[in-house]
Amino acid sequence: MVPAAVLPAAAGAATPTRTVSVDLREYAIVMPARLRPGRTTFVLHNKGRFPHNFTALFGPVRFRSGDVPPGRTVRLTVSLVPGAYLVGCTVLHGGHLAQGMFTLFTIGTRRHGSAVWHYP
Ligand SMILES: [Cu+2]
Repeated sequence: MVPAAVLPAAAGAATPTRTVSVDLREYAIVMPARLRPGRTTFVLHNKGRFPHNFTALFGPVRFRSGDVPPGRTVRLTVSLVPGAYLVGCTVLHGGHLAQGMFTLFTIGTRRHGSAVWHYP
């Protein structure tokens, strides 16, 4: 076990981890539509009566929380890069997706005529 004091500073330590609160419930994911790039901790609150999860279905970075039991809070830290992300709950082989439990968030913008996502 190495004492924390002798560990080198983590790469990107100058940019603190951001925290984004996400509510999971029947049948919606409630969160901001625009986020910033970088290390981000999603704080997932299951405010519903059933298990739910937070899974990247599309996007430049893939992540998944695993199922969050009702009434519980789980943290998921991801290094986000610019682009569009479709996130959803995959519980019941997509049963919750079919009920509309998905949302889109974006990081940065894609100017008309440009193929490149960027963040000013
Ligand atoms: Cu769900």
